[in-house]
Amino acid sequence: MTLDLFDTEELSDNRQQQLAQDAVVLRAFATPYVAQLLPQLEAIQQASPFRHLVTPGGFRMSVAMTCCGALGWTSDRRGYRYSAIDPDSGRRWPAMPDVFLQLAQAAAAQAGFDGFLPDACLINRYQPGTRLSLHQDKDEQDYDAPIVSVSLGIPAMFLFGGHERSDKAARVPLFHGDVVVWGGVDRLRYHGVLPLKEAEHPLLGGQRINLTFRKAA
Ligand code: MD3
Ligand code: FE
Repeated sequence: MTLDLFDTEELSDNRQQQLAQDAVVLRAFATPYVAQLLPQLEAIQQASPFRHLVTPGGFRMSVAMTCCGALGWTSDRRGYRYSAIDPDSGRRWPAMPDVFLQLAQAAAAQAGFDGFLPDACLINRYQPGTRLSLHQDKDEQDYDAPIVSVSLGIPAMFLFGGHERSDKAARVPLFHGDVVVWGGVDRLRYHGVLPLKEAEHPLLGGQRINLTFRKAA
Protein backbone atom coordinates (compact mmCIF):
# COMPACT_ATOMS: atom_id res chain seq x y z
CA MET A 1 0.00 0.00 0.00
CA THR A 2 1.23 3.49 -0.77
CA LEU A 3 -0.03 6.70 0.75
CA ASP A 4 -0.24 9.69 -1.52
CA LEU A 5 -1.05 12.75 0.53
CA PHE A 6 -1.99 14.66 -2.62
CA ASP A 7 -4.91 12.27 -3.04
CA THR A 8 -6.17 12.43 0.52
CA GLU A 9 -5.27 15.86 1.80
CA GLU A 10 -8.23 18.19 2.02
CA LEU A 11 -7.29 21.64 0.86
CA SER A 12 -10.53 23.36 1.90
CA ASP A 13 -8.98 24.62 5.13
CA ASN A 14 -5.20 24.98 5.30
CA ARG A 15 -5.27 24.63 9.11
CA GLN A 16 -6.92 21.21 8.91
CA GLN A 17 -5.25 18.47 6.87
CA GLN A 18 -7.00 15.15 6.47
CA LEU A 19 -4.27 12.46 6.43
CA ALA A 20 -6.74 9.63 5.94
CA GLN A 21 -10.43 8.91 6.60
CA ASP A 22 -10.21 9.18 10.39
CA ALA A 23 -6.86 10.98 10.88
CA VAL A 24 -6.43 14.74 10.79
CA VAL A 25 -3.74 17.33 11.53
CA LEU A 26 -5.07 20.51 13.18
CA ARG A 27 -2.31 23.04 12.52
CA ALA A 28 -1.53 25.32 15.49
CA PHE A 29 -4.70 24.16 17.29
CA ALA A 30 -2.85 24.12 20.64
CA THR A 31 -1.41 27.64 20.32
CA PRO A 32 -4.07 29.34 22.49
CA TYR A 33 -3.44 26.76 25.25
CA VAL A 34 0.37 26.84 25.35
CA ALA A 35 0.81 29.60 27.94
CA GLN A 36 -1.32 27.59 30.38
CA LEU A 37 0.11 24.19 29.39
CA LEU A 38 3.79 24.91 30.03
CA PRO A 39 3.62 25.63 33.79
CA GLN A 40 1.51 22.48 34.23
CA LEU A 41 4.10 20.49 32.31
CA GLU A 42 6.78 21.84 34.65
CA ALA A 43 4.80 20.76 37.73
CA ILE A 44 4.22 17.26 36.27
CA GLN A 45 7.93 16.69 35.63
CA GLN A 46 8.79 17.82 39.15
CA ALA A 47 6.51 15.10 40.57
CA SER A 48 7.23 12.41 37.95
CA PRO A 49 10.51 13.21 36.16
CA PHE A 50 11.25 12.16 32.59
CA ARG A 51 12.92 8.78 32.37
CA HIS A 52 14.23 6.46 29.64
CA LEU A 53 12.17 3.30 29.71
CA VAL A 54 13.56 -0.10 28.79
CA THR A 55 11.66 -2.26 26.31
CA PRO A 56 10.83 -5.91 27.11
CA GLY A 57 13.67 -6.76 24.70
CA GLY A 58 16.11 -4.82 26.89
CA PHE A 59 16.60 -1.68 24.74
CA ARG A 60 16.73 1.73 26.39
CA MET A 61 14.30 4.05 24.58
CA SER A 62 15.91 7.24 23.24
CA VAL A 63 12.68 9.16 23.90
CA ALA A 64 12.34 10.17 27.57
CA MET A 65 8.82 9.77 29.02
CA THR A 66 6.56 10.68 31.83
CA CYS A 67 2.77 10.66 32.22
CA CYS A 68 -0.17 12.32 33.86
CA GLY A 69 -3.74 11.19 34.46
CA ALA A 70 -5.29 8.21 36.24
CA LEU A 71 -3.14 5.82 34.22
CA GLY A 72 0.38 6.05 32.84
CA TRP A 73 2.14 3.91 30.25
CA THR A 74 5.29 2.18 31.34
CA SER A 75 7.67 -0.50 30.12
CA ASP A 76 10.33 -2.76 31.58
CA ARG A 77 11.76 -6.24 31.00
CA ARG A 78 8.41 -7.72 32.05
CA GLY A 79 6.43 -5.93 29.32
CA TYR A 80 4.44 -2.83 28.38
CA ARG A 81 1.45 -1.83 30.47
CA TYR A 82 -0.68 0.96 31.88
CA SER A 83 -0.35 1.50 35.62
CA ALA A 84 -1.95 3.84 38.17
CA ILE A 85 1.41 4.10 39.96
CA ASP A 86 4.57 5.72 38.62
CA PRO A 87 7.15 2.96 39.25
CA ASP A 88 9.90 5.59 39.77
CA SER A 89 8.10 7.72 42.40
CA GLY A 90 6.03 4.89 43.86
CA ARG A 91 3.04 7.24 43.86
CA ARG A 92 0.10 7.93 41.57
CA TRP A 93 0.90 9.82 38.37
CA PRO A 94 0.20 13.56 38.60
CA ALA A 95 -3.45 14.38 37.87
CA MET A 96 -4.31 15.47 34.35
CA PRO A 97 -4.49 19.27 34.44
CA ASP A 98 -7.84 20.78 33.35
CA VAL A 99 -6.20 22.67 30.50
CA PHE A 100 -4.77 19.38 29.13
CA LEU A 101 -8.21 17.77 29.19
CA GLN A 102 -9.88 20.80 27.64
CA LEU A 103 -7.38 20.89 24.78
CA ALA A 104 -7.71 17.14 24.13
CA GLN A 105 -11.51 17.26 24.16
CA ALA A 106 -11.71 20.34 21.93
CA ALA A 107 -9.32 18.80 19.37
CA ALA A 108 -11.17 15.47 19.38
CA ALA A 109 -14.51 17.25 18.87
CA GLN A 110 -13.06 19.32 16.03
CA ALA A 111 -12.01 16.04 14.37
CA GLY A 112 -15.49 14.52 14.83
CA PHE A 113 -14.91 12.54 18.04
CA ASP A 114 -17.36 14.01 20.55
CA GLY A 115 -17.26 12.87 24.17
CA PHE A 116 -13.58 11.88 24.23
CA LEU A 117 -12.63 11.20 27.87
CA PRO A 118 -8.91 10.37 28.10
CA ASP A 119 -7.63 8.75 31.31
CA ALA A 120 -3.96 8.83 30.31
CA CYS A 121 -1.59 11.40 28.88
CA LEU A 122 1.86 10.18 27.81
CA ILE A 123 4.47 12.89 27.63
CA ASN A 124 7.43 12.21 25.33
CA ARG A 125 10.59 14.34 25.29
CA TYR A 126 12.76 14.28 22.19
CA GLN A 127 16.24 15.75 21.98
CA PRO A 128 18.21 16.02 18.71
CA GLY A 129 18.97 12.54 17.36
CA THR A 130 16.06 10.95 19.25
CA ARG A 131 13.68 8.82 17.21
CA LEU A 132 10.63 6.64 17.71
CA SER A 133 10.59 3.57 15.49
CA LEU A 134 7.44 2.43 13.68
CA HIS A 135 4.90 0.93 16.07
CA GLN A 136 1.17 0.58 16.74
CA ASP A 137 -0.51 1.85 19.93
CA LYS A 138 -2.18 -1.37 21.09
CA ASP A 139 -1.96 -1.34 24.88
CA GLU A 140 -5.30 0.47 25.32
CA GLN A 141 -8.51 -1.46 26.08
CA ASP A 142 -10.77 0.52 23.78
CA TYR A 143 -9.76 1.06 20.16
CA ASP A 144 -13.01 2.97 19.54
CA ALA A 145 -11.62 6.02 21.36
CA PRO A 146 -9.29 8.22 19.31
CA ILE A 147 -5.79 9.33 20.29
CA VAL A 148 -4.96 13.04 20.39
CA SER A 149 -1.33 14.15 19.95
CA VAL A 150 0.01 17.64 20.73
CA SER A 151 3.43 18.74 19.44
CA LEU A 152 5.42 21.39 21.31
CA GLY A 153 8.88 22.82 20.72
CA ILE A 154 11.16 22.08 17.77
CA PRO A 155 9.75 20.39 14.64
CA ALA A 156 9.69 16.67 13.95
CA MET A 157 9.06 14.54 10.88
CA PHE A 158 6.23 12.20 11.69
CA LEU A 159 5.86 8.85 9.90
CA PHE A 160 2.28 7.94 9.06
CA GLY A 161 2.19 4.32 7.98
CA GLY A 162 -0.41 1.72 7.15
CA HIS A 163 -1.74 -1.38 8.86
CA GLU A 164 1.32 -3.49 8.09
CA ARG A 165 4.78 -2.56 9.29
CA SER A 166 6.04 -2.93 5.71
CA ASP A 167 3.51 -0.42 4.28
CA LYS A 168 5.19 2.69 2.94
CA ALA A 169 4.86 5.56 5.43
CA ALA A 170 4.04 9.15 4.49
CA ARG A 171 6.18 11.86 6.09
CA VAL A 172 4.26 14.61 7.86
CA PRO A 173 6.15 17.54 9.42
CA LEU A 174 4.77 18.53 12.84
CA PHE A 175 5.41 21.95 14.36
CA HIS A 176 4.89 23.63 17.71
CA GLY A 177 1.17 23.77 18.46
CA ASP A 178 0.09 21.18 15.89
CA VAL A 179 -2.44 18.59 17.03
CA VAL A 180 -3.05 15.22 15.36
CA VAL A 181 -6.23 13.25 16.03
CA TRP A 182 -6.59 9.70 14.79
CA GLY A 183 -9.24 7.09 15.48
CA GLY A 184 -11.78 4.87 13.73
CA VAL A 185 -10.27 2.92 10.85
CA ASP A 186 -6.91 4.69 11.30
CA ARG A 187 -6.52 4.00 15.03
CA LEU A 188 -4.11 1.08 14.57
CA ARG A 189 -1.90 2.49 11.84
CA TYR A 190 1.84 2.12 12.25
CA HIS A 191 3.53 5.41 13.07
CA GLY A 192 6.85 6.79 14.25
CA VAL A 193 9.13 9.82 14.36
CA LEU A 194 12.37 10.29 12.36
CA PRO A 195 15.53 11.28 14.28
CA LEU A 196 15.04 14.84 15.49
CA LYS A 197 17.14 17.52 13.81
CA GLU A 198 18.91 20.18 15.87
CA ALA A 199 16.87 23.35 16.23
CA GLU A 200 15.98 25.93 18.82
CA HIS A 201 12.48 26.90 19.95
CA PRO A 202 11.98 30.23 21.76
CA LEU A 203 9.91 28.68 24.57
CA LEU A 204 11.24 25.11 24.80
CA GLY A 205 14.85 25.39 23.66
CA GLY A 206 16.44 22.47 21.77
CA GLN A 207 13.75 19.88 22.45
CA ARG A 208 10.37 18.61 21.34
CA ILE A 209 7.64 17.59 23.76
CA ASN A 210 4.73 15.46 22.57
CA LEU A 211 1.58 14.86 24.58
CA THR A 212 -0.59 11.89 23.59
CA PHE A 213 -4.01 11.58 25.15
CA ARG A 214 -5.56 8.13 25.28
CA LYS A 215 -8.43 6.21 26.79
CA ALA A 216 -6.43 3.36 28.25
CA ALA A 217 -9.04 1.60 30.41
C1 MD3 B 1 -0.66 7.06 15.09
N1 MD3 B 1 4.17 9.39 19.83
O1 MD3 B 1 3.68 8.10 22.18
S1 MD3 B 1 2.05 10.89 18.18
C2 MD3 B 1 3.46 7.48 21.11
O2 MD3 B 1 5.24 12.32 18.32
C3 MD3 B 1 3.75 8.14 19.81
O3 MD3 B 1 5.72 11.41 20.21
C4 MD3 B 1 4.61 10.08 18.66
O4 MD3 B 1 3.61 7.52 18.81
C5 MD3 B 1 5.23 11.38 19.09
O5 MD3 B 1 2.97 6.34 21.06
C6 MD3 B 1 3.58 10.25 17.62
C7 MD3 B 1 1.32 11.42 16.69
C8 MD3 B 1 0.55 10.53 15.80
C9 MD3 B 1 -0.01 11.13 14.74
C10 MD3 B 1 -0.75 10.43 13.81
C11 MD3 B 1 -0.97 9.07 13.92
C12 MD3 B 1 0.36 9.16 15.92
C13 MD3 B 1 -0.43 8.42 14.99
C14 MD3 B 1 -1.73 8.35 12.96
C15 MD3 B 1 -1.95 7.02 13.09
C16 MD3 B 1 -1.43 6.37 14.15
FE1 FE C 1 2.42 5.75 19.20
